[in-house]
Amino acid sequence: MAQFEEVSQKSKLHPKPEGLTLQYGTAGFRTHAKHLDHIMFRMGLLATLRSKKTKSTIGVMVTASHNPEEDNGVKLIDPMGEMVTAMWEGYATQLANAEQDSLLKELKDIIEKEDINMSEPASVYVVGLPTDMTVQRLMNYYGLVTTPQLHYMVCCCNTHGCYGSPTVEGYYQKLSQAFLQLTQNALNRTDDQKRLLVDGANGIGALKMREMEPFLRSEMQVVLSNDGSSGKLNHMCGADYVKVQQKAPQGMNMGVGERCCSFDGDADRIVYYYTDSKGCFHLLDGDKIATLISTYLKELLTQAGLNLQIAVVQTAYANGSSTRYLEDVMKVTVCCTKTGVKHLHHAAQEYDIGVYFEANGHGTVLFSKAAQKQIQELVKDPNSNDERKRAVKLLESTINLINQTVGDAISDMLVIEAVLAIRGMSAQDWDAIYTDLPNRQLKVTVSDRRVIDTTDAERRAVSPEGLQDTIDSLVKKYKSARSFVRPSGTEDVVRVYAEADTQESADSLAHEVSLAVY
Ligand code: NG1
Ligand code: ZN
Repeated sequence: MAQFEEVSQKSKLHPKPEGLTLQYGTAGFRTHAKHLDHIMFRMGLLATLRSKKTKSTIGVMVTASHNPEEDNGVKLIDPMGEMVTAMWEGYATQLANAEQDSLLKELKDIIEKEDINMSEPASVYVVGLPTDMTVQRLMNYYGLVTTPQLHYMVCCCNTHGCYGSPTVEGYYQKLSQAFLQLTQNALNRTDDQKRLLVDGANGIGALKMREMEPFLRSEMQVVLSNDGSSGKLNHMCGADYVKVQQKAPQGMNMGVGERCCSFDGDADRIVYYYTDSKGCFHLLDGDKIATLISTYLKELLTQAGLNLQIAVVQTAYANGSSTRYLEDVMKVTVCCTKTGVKHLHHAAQEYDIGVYFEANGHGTVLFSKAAQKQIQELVKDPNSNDERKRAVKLLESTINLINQTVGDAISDMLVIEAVLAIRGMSAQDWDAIYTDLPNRQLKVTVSDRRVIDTTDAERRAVSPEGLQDTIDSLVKKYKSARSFVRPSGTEDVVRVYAEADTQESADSLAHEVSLAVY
C-alpha cells in the first residue's frame, strides 16, 4: 500500500540511534529530548492505529513533567482520557525499538493482531512540539496545554460533549462554574482566605493559571511565582522539588501561615505547604490531600443519606500516619497499589468513590457511573430537607470540579480551596488532622537496578536474596519505622524510602538501607 511506502520513506528521516532500546514505562517513554525524534514519529503512527482501532480520538503528550527540561517524555492517552492499555504499551515498546528495515513488519503485525481496518479515519490530538510535518499532518496539533487538559479534551471529544466541551475554554468554564457554586456555600470569606501563593514550576501550569483567573471572578486571588518568565523548568521549584527536599521553592515570598502550593512542570501534580510562626516548613502532600478530600466527601455522603462506599488508594510511599488515620479514625477502606498512577487509577475504579493520590501529589477522585446517577437523581428529589439538599448539591458541584480522567493540579487546587473555604479551615487546621511520620527518600545508583524485584505493592523485596532480611533487621532498630526499596520506573536509580519516629532516625535508616542496596 502506498501509505506504507510513505511511512517507510519518512521514517528514514527519523533514524533510531543505534543500540538504543527504550521501554514504555509507568509514564510513557522518558529520555533525553535528543533521543525522542524517532520515538515521536513512531508514536504518531501508533496513535493513528489506536485511533482507527477504537474509532475515537487519541491523545499524544510530549512533556518533561517533573524532570529537568532536557529530559522529556511522550505518552499516549486512550479514548476516555486514561492511560493507554498494557497491551498497547507493549506495542509501543516493540515499535520504538524496531530497526528501520523491520518497522513495517512490526506495524503490519499490530494491524493484524488487532484486526485494524485501515480505511477507518483517525483522529489524534497532540500536545507538545512534534518536529515532523508528516506527524503533524496526521494529527490535530493542539498547541500547549497542561497534561490533564489534554486528557480532559480527549475524554470530552469521545463522549460527544457529555464530559464538557473539548476546548481549553470549555475546561475553564466547567471548572470555574463548579468552583463558584461551591464557594457560594462558604460564608464571609475574607480576601486573605481567597489568597493562594502558587509556584508554577516554570511550566505550562503557570500560563494556564493566568488564563483561568478571570473565570474565577475574584473568588480566588492567585499570587504566581516561577511563572516561566525567567527560571528553568522544575529547577529549584515545582512539586517534586518541594516534596523530596521538604522545603519551599526558590522565588516564593511566604508570609507566616500563608497557604502555598506547587505544581509540577506539566501541572498534573500538586503539593501544598506553609511556614509557621517559628519559621518551620510544613508540607501538605498527596496523603494530606487525599485525607482532606475523603473526609469532606464522607461527611457529605452522611448528610445526603447516601450509602456509597468510599476508598482511598495509596502507594508504598504513603506516610504511615495517613494510612493509620484513614483506617482507624476515618474508617475508610485503604488500598495500596504499585507506584504509577495507572495502577492507582485502576484500583480506584473498583469503588463507588475512589480517592487516589500518590504521596508526591498526583491524584484525583473517581465516581462510578452508578454513584453519579444516584447523586444526580437525589438533586431532583423534591422530598429532601435543606441539609440533604445542600449536601447533594455540593456533591454534584464537586464532581464537576474534579478532573476524573487524571490527576490535575489546577482541578485539585480548586477542590482543596473549595473544601477549605466550605469548612472554614486554614492550612494549619488541615495539617493538624494527623501528624506525618518523619521520612526520607534517597536515590541510589547501581549497575543494574532490575536485579531488585519486589512484591506486596512494592513494599517487600524478593530479590536479590537476603536484601529484605537486612532491611527487616535495620527497621527493627528504630521506633515506628518502615522502609522499602524499589527500582524506579522513570530513572536509572533505585529509590529508598524510610520513615521513623524522628527525622534523625528516618535519615539514618534510609542511609543504612541504601548501603544494603549496593
Ligand atoms: P518512579 O521513577 O518509578 O519512582 C516516579 C514517581 C511516581 C510517578 C512516576 C511518573 C515517586 C517516588 N515516584 O516514578 O510516583 O509519578 O514518576 O511520573 O514519586
Ligand atoms: Zn507531571
